[in-house]
Amino acid sequence: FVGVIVLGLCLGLGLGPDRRIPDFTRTFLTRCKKFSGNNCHELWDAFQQAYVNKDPCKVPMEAYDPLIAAAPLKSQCNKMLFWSNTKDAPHYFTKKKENCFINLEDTLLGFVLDDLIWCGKKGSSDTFTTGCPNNNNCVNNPVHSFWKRASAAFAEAACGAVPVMVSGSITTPFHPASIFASVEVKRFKAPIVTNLTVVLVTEKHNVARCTDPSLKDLRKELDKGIQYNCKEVPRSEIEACSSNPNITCGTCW
Ligand code: C8R
Repeated sequence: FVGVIVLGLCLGLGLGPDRRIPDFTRTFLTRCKKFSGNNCHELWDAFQQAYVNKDPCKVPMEAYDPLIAAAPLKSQCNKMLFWSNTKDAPHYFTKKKENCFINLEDTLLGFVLDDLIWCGKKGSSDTFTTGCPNNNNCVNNPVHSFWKRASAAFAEAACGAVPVMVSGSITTPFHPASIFASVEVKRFKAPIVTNLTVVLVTEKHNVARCTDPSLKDLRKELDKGIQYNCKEVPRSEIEACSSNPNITCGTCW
């Protein structure tokens, strides 16, 4: 009973979670600190200036340049895992084999902003989390532009052998409008990147194979000097391999 009164008093006196901090800001800062970011307030300021007080359909990826500059990535050769249209298989894999590969969501900014929605409005200094445009409304929206800019930085840091998991369940596994095709592939540079392995994740109702024309396009677009290969791997095999402690990094495909 005394505890309840003390808790009530603390909250009343504003000693509990600060109610003046909006939920979105709180989530940003909490996740940032959890990731052991040490300049979280500085990052929050750099993040906000990209979209606050702007038309939410006119936020280009360059708006996030100061944010990206404030959270530099270190290049981790042979460890970075890319994907397109198949978010769960690569993330399942990286979680189970923690020291083998990282996704963008295993870096500070990717971790902080994963699954969040945000935008600004002209004439307001607030961050909104509802009524924000998505790609069907306009492509230069704050969320999509962030992922494009962060993906550009992630791909620029790639080096050595680079795997990409793509989906065999769709007709165009290498889709020109995807961030992987339009942003990341263009930034892989030989001789820093030596190999690109397409892991085509197949399922029961598979439609695409390694011979798919879109993958021929991918091969053509690669910087000369980057070796290309493609492997069809059933999703069940990736899942079994991810959970098998006897199998070390990279041998799942
Ligand atoms: N990447 C891009 N988008 C990301 C992302 C990420 O790491 N993480 C999230 N949550 N998102 P898709 P794609 C969000 O068609 O376009 C990087 C964004 O809102 O399945 O080829 C990553 O390094 C984005 O619009 O894949 C990866 O290699 C969708 O999820 C590619 O880019 C992803 O849409 C994946 O991007």
